[in-house]
Amino acid sequence: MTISLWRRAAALAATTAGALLFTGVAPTPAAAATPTVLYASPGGSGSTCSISAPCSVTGVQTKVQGLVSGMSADIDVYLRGGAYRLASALSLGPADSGQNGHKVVYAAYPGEKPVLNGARQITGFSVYDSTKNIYRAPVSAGTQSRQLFVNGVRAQRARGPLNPSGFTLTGSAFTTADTSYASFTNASSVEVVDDNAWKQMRCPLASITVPAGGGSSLNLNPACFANNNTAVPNRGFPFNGAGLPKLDAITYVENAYQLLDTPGEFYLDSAAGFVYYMPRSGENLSTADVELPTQQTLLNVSGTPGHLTPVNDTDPGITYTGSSWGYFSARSLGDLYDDVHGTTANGDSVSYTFTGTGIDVLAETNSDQGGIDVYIDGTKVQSVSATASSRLAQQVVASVSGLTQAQHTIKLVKTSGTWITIDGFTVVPGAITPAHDITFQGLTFAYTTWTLPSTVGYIDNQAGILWDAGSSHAPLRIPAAVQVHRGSNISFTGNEIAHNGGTGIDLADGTQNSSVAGNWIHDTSGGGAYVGEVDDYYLTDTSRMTTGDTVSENWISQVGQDYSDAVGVWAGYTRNLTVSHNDIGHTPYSGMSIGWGWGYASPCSMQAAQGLKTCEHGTIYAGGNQILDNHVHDVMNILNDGGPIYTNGGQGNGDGSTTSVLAGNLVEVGNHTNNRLYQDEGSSYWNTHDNVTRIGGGNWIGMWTPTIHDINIHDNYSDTAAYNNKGTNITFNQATIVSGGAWPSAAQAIIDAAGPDAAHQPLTGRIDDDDTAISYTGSWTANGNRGYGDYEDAVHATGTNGDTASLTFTGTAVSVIGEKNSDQGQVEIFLDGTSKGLIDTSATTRSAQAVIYSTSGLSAGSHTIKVVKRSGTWATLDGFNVTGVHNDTNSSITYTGASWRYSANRSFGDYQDDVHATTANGDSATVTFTGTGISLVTETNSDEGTIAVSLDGASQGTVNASSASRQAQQTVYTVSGLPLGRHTLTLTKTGGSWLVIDRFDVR
Ligand SMILES: [Ca+2]
Ligand SMILES: [Ca+2]
Ligand SMILES: [Ca+2]
Repeated sequence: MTISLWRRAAALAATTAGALLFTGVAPTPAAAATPTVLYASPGGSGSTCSISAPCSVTGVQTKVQGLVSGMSADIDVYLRGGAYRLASALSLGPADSGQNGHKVVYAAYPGEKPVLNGARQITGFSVYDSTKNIYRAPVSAGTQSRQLFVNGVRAQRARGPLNPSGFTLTGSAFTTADTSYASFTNASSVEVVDDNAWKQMRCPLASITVPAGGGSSLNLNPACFANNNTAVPNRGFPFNGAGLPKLDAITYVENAYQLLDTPGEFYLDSAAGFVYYMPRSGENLSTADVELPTQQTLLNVSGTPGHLTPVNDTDPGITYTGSSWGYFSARSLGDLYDDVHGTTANGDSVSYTFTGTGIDVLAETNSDQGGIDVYIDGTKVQSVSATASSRLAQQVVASVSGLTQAQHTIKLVKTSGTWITIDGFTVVPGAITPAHDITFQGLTFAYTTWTLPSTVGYIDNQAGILWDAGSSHAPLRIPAAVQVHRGSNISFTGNEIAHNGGTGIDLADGTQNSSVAGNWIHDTSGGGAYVGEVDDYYLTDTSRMTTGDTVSENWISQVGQDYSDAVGVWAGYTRNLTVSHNDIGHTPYSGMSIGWGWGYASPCSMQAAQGLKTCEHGTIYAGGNQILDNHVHDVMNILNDGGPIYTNGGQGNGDGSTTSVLAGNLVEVGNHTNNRLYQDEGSSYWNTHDNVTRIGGGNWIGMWTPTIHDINIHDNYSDTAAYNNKGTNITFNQATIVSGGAWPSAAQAIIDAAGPDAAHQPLTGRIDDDDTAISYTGSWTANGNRGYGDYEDAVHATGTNGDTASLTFTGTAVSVIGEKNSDQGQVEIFLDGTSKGLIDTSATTRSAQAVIYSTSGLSAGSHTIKVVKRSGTWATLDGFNVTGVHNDTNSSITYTGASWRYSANRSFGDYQDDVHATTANGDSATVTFTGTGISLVTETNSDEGTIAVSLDGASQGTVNASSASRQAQQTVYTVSGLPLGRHTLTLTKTGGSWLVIDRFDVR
């Protein structure tokens, strides 16, 4: 991971390249203000926040608050390793912000792993039911949680079978002849879950009863059922469009002790105060780290004011004066709450008293709307016009800002035209004061829960955006472990955000110029990275818009683990958002969902052409967004009607000044995808070009209806010619259709560039079958969510003899990982062009992640392995294991400290004839790798000494690179047998004159 703080040192070191034998002059630091450095630790209680007396995490916050006003350099806060078990979210606001052009940086101490942890660690498990192998541990009675993690692996709430048969929905009850449900305990904790089309809907039960004819009746919580089925709180455009899949079937029943029948399942009996768990093979509950999350949010960075919601024209605080006012509801013209007040009499007025610094007036504009004088506290401040060539709903016809924060009265007086039509007011209660200039890097945010669905269910609108179950029916966002509201210049780099019961990270409420870059976001119940809002579409005040944010170079996977409609990257109304070079994979619904508002911004002629009986038409501020060079793969594993990249609603305002770009993306392995590039209802003003789509169902691009308009589609590449273009003013150029994997060089360049760049890729020993380094020829398909134990739960497969999969790697060993089964046949392996013979992959029973072929002892250099299907029904590739050799120059290696220098052409036998080296104790090198082991292979010599080793933040002791004489490419440190996954190794110089880094070998 690239860590900018650490890079300060690396940048200085880069100036000393080529110092043969390291006799050169030590690097001279550039003139730069020296940051103030503070320390926190999990057990810290000091007040100086020094390294010897670190503060608690809240103590360091207090210290920072005392320093920010006098900042003349950054404040660097190092969090030492360990679990920071939070009783409440760490909350930072304007008072915690960097000042005078400097930042406050919260960073992991090099080589350590600070974890902001929202869980209680559960101990004291004992066998509860030995015949079922169910264990039980006590928790405080009343503890609420919906998640449990064992050794960092998500447990599954006890769940019944998928798509159970025999249920009939009558009223709000599912009845079945199966009598077993009637014996369930804690019926009101049981939930019925329906994954239907693009939505997940779940309701808790009110009760379980025995119907007159016997069996069981699962009686849903009536309010939840109404929200999901009979009275869906659809506020209409611009919130959601037509089509409302209902909770009308059972995908699974969840959360009863009686459903606890599969290893890895748990059940929390909150009232009784016990958690029950059925361990997986190899888990020892007397030593396992069992984490029961209780916190919803770990970090909350919030400016003021908070979320702004308009008051409707029906608010009792609004006074309408004059004889001609009327109230008009259910106009179906896109009004806020579908109603307005209007008058035809000049001189009629409307007044509203509010407390704040500003106010927006929402009104209709149209050809019959006229002039309005605006008074604040009795003084006329503006004359505005609501006249327009055609009708637009919810327009900001007047906006007043910069008032002293106090009670004010706005009065609007009709002066001309036929009508004024008042729809609502948005009060700005205080000055826009963001939390700003704060950076978080190298931290781990883990273990959260979100308990609201336990009481009201989960009422999805789309893509993890819900309706509030209360009477407001306001849009509701799944809360995030890392939450930003009204931030500015807030940066997240190199963090891990994982094991969350909600979304990973959320930039909400007008957050601007902030960045989520180079993070690893995975294993979330909700979404990955979310940006923007869905109910601020009407804004004209740029200071309140979500603008200028960046989501790039992130690895995002296994989102939506509970709420299957959630996506990897989501954007609501955003302007100038960049989403680039992300790897998004293994998602239940779309990989990415960009934009909101369906056809609200599309002209009435297009809405009519779509068949809409009314025209609900307003404006939305989204535009200038850049969706570039992402690798989106293995999506739509559970739900339907979505795609790898999905867009919704309008971009740009139609005058050509703001156009969004969807380019350079590789989308593949679509599973249930119907459109790989899915430009849904209302999508407009996109420039969609130079994308590659391959493998998976559906159209390569889909635009199904006339409200989709003004999209320029050109220079794309696809393995299918199928597309759907029923949009308006679409410049459609068919993609270059490529068969058999023979991608032309321009397409291959897109494939190679998609996803995180080299500096943001872990060194790897395991290359999954979705990796863009693998070239497939022929008619390979791919599928996720097979549930067979595949690596990343997905494989590529082909049924055609002669099809090939090739990987070129730099390393010393390689294995082919596939499947063995009765329908698998022979594959032929070629290494560097030489056949290694036929390998039989047939077996009587299925075995996942099987080693099909393995070789080692290769020269440390570039090799190519090729798998060719020769016989049988299928050949299946799950990935490759390699022992990769990575030079010291690899851009993903982070060198920390001021003394590092680079030296090439020493002629001492170094790998690639170069090394990095440092003379300063405390300088370190950090590598993140994916695999099961790593070795440092480097020089030893009499002037080299001890090296402290840290693996995944835990000390591994010290190794010594000292030897009687110089020897190149010696294995100084090696570790094997780690769990297959992502790991971080840090080597810190502690002795001798030099620490020399030549290469890392990763397995
Ligand atoms: Ca209204
Ligand atoms: Ca795989
Ligand atoms: Ca080297």
